[in-house]
Formats: sequence, C-alpha cells, structure tokens
Amino acid sequence: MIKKDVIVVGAGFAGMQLLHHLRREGFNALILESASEVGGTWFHNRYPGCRCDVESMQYSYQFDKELEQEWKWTELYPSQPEILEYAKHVASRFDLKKDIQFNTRVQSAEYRKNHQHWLITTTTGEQFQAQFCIMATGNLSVPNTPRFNGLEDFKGEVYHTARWPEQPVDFTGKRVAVIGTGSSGIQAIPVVAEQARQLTVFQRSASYSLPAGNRPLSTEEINNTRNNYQQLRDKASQSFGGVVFKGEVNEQSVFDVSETEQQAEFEQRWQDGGVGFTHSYSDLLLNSDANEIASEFIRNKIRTIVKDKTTAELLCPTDLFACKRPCIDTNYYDTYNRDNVSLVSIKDNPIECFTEKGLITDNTEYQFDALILATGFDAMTGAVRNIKIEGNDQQRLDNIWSQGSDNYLGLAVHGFPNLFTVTGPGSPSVLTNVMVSIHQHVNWITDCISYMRTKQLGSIEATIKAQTSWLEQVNTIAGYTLYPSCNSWYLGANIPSKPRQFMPYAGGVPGYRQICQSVVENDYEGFQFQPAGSTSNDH
Ligand code: N01
Repeated sequence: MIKKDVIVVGAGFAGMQLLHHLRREGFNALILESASEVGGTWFHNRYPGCRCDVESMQYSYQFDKELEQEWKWTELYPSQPEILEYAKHVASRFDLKKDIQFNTRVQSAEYRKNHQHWLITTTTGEQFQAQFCIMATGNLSVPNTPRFNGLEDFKGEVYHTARWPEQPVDFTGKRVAVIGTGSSGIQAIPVVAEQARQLTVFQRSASYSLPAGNRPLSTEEINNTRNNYQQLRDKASQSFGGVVFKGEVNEQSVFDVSETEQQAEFEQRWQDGGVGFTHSYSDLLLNSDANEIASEFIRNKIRTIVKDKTTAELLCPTDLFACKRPCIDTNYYDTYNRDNVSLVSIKDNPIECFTEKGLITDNTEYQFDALILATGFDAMTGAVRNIKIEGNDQQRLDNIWSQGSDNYLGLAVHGFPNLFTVTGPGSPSVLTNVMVSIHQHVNWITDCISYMRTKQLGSIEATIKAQTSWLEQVNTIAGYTLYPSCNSWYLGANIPSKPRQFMPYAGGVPGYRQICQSVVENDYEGFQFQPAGSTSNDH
C-alpha cells in the first residue's frame, strides 16, 4: 500500500498542473496515468491533421512566466505533435515524471469515511491510500465506438481517431472510409484524401466548419505576445470563453444592422478564420432567427466552394449553427472537389452492417481497405464513470451519473467527500479555452486543500442543497441558449442510453470564476467540512 496526500488520476494538462501546484504547496502527490507518456488527449489523438482550435499562444500554461517566454510555438494553431512536445517539455522542466506512475489504470476508488481517505486500486491490484482523490481524467478522453452490426467481420484495418497508433499510418494507394464528420473527421479528411487512392466519407449529420486560417507565426508576433503576455492572459480570463480572438465580441444584435452590414461582418470573420465567427453578433446563440442568418451565410460558402451541387447540399448543415461545437478546418470543403473523394449520406439510410470487405447502406456495398472511425467521445462523464467510485454509504458515482451528472460547481459531488473533478460537468470547461478553465480549477482545488491543512480539516463534501441549486442554475442558463436544440455530445445525445442533459455551465468564464471565489469568501458555502480524525457517522 502506497500512502500519499493526494492521488491525481490522469497526466494530461490538468493533472500535470495539479501535480506541480500541489508539490509547490508541500503536498505529497502522485499521478496515476494509464498511458506511457504525459499529454492526455494529445497523446492519444494522433490522427493526421489533428490540431487545436484555440491559438497556440493561448492554449498554454500561464502559471510560470519563464515557461511562457521560453517555449516557441511555430503555428497560429498548434498541431498535435507540437502540443505533445510542449507537454513533455513541461514534464521535464518541472521534473514531474518522478511523481507520475505510467501504464497504470485506476479501476476503483473507495472512500473510507472512518479514516477520511480514499483507497484507490489499479487494474493490476496495486493499492494507494490518499486523503484526496482528484479526477483529472479529461472531458474528451473515452472514445465512442458505435456498435455497428458486424464490425468485427471487416477484414481491413480499423482506426479510431481518438486511439491513433503511435507509428504513422500510411494510406498511400489504399481505399479508405471515414465515418464521422465532427472536428476530428473534418481535420483528418483533407490530409487522408491527399494520400489515399479513394476516400469515402460516411456522414450522418453535416457540421458547420469555419476556415482556421492557420499559418506560421512570425518572430515579431511571438515577441509581441511574449512582451504583453499578462495583458493577453488577463483579457482572456475576462472573456466569456477564456479566449481572445481577432474581431472581439460584437455586442450588437444581428437585427440592429442592415443585411449588407451583416454579410460584411460575417465575411470579415470568415476571412479572419477561427471561432471568432461565433461572436459576429450577440444573439447568434440566443435567437434562432438570428442564428439562421449566420447559418445560411455558411451554407452559401459551402455552395460556393463545393462544385458538385448534390454534394454541396449534403454538406449543408440543418442544425442551428454552434449548438454543436463548431469545427475549424483547413481545406475541408474543398477536399470534396477532388476526384478521389466521395460523400455518402447515412442520415436517412444508416449503416446496415459491415462485411468482410466494407459496409452496406441503402442496399449498396462500399468496399475499402481501411476504416477510420471519427465517431467522437463519451464526453464529460465517460472517464469518471469508467472507474468504480464508491463514496459514502456505498453509493456508486457511475450509478448516480447514469441518471444525470449531479455535481456542485463541476468540482465535487455530494456523497463523495475529498473527491474533486477538474473541469467536470457543471463547469464551463468544454465551452472555453480549457487551459484557462484548468488553471482556475487547479488553483481553486489546491487552495482548498491547503486551507483544509491549515484548519486541520479531515474532509470536505458538497451539500445536497448546494448541488441541487447548482444543477438548477446550470439548466436555467442552458435554457436561455440554443445549445440544447440539437443532438450534441454536450447533451450526451451521441451515446445511446446516456441521460439527455446539457452538461457544461454556459454562463461564461468570468461569471463562473466569480461564483467560485464567492463560495470561498463565504467560508466554502455549499460545502461541509469535518475536522481531521472525526469519526461521526462512520461505516
Ligand atoms: O466527435 P463528434 P469529434 N453512425 O462527436 C458521427 C474536440 N476536438 O471527435 O453528428 C454514424 O463531434 C457523428 O454524427 P452525428 C471538439 O471539442 C477538438 O469529431 O452524431 N455516425 C459525428 O459526425 C469536438 O467537438 C478538435 O450525427 C456517427 C461524428 O461521428 C470534440 O472533440 C479536434 C455515429 C462525431 O463527431 C469531439 O469531436 C478534434 C453512428 N453511430 C476534436 N456515431 C480541435 O481542437 C457518431 N457518428 C479542432
């Protein structure tokens, strides 16, 4: 049995920053990580074209000024290999690996109320004891592999974008099929199309994709940002999504301006690239008529880029813009003008089954040598639910979350003392630049644990009252927006049997941070502490 103050699960960006901060505060912490390396989602998602949709100089840590100055990003949007290199650099710079146990998958965590600690067990039976257990398991870390009929009969190669092999895959001369046209598919398709002999894309729903406008960063830009990093960080943390982009947030309604002005604004944002388009007008995510104007602008762009009219119409999304996370791309729509690329809609004719050589839909067999599943994730709750977490009174978190993601502030769950979730459901997390959200949560959790040490407190638990009221607030805010209007992974709608509930907090980064701060200022309002050594209500 190995004893620690804190066990952190996951060595992605959240886990790494936690380890660094906890050690700095003098805690004896250990990360348990199932992979053989740091990086979390950026370790596993190595598919061709994989890249972040937040600009590189903002998708980075802000806790160390020297780190900010020394790491040199090369492109406006960072590629997966570069992000992974950055994660490795941070790990070695802060000597993190000595407190990370790799190739170690946590199977269960059991809270021992009478000892005020967690007993954590791995799949090999190794056990760890710690007062605190922190889930830094990521929101997009458990791949979703749909149960296609007969998939196991297919004799070709099968890849999932979220579990891409470490060695590069060469599709030269091959017939390739891609299922899924979310962010991952949209990034992979243009790159695979350049290699493959034939690429067939099977699309269930069309996504809105905005041009990334990716390009190399100039030395001047890098120096400019480095010289003004604090201002950039401050501005980002005051912004709704924790990110600064060209064009700023436009506070006007789309109906405040003429059609000509609307189109000019959209065009400028389209040319600027990236998700700034979403902030062209203040009501795009609040009013479906406003949304439709932006949606139609994008559809018209698709119709202009894609030469084949039938393909262009199939690529035009019918959902509201941005109710699913918008994608950003490099040459996505133009890829459909290539002779070796074809699009098959499986919206009305779902995949019937796989065969040894391919798949059947609409009574037609499509044959290919390799299949890429770009079918997304069991988002936000998947990784935590995969661990058997037992809290007070033998309650299981996977059971509770099978009905809805009960939580307080996205940080804690009633019935599970001394357990924290970093950027968990109920926090802004996936609606933001997650590096900003991680930073805020890591600071909050580290401060809380330090406070407990100072006050000699043995346990902290969210009250049921605070949790219920928080869930109401999360739902109310989501209800003001158009987010719940389509079948997105934000709602768990991509996973059969998952409860339909809008999981993230849609009130924005500054408001959320303010709430978390006032909870602390009001003596951790909504949490209950027990003194260290307290054995009341032991089991
Ligand atoms: O996953 P998705 P993703 N039969 O769930 C389809 C982040 N990310 O990996 O829309 C047929 O968005 C599904 O169809 P539908 C980012 O936050 C970021 O692409 O459900 N098709 C959809 O087309 C992103 O939002 C970056 O009808 C099926 C696709 O598979 C999140 O990760 C890059 C199906 C899944 O799309 C997830 O993106 C990559 C079935 N049974 C990812 N099941 C960047 O930073 C699913 N699909 C840019």
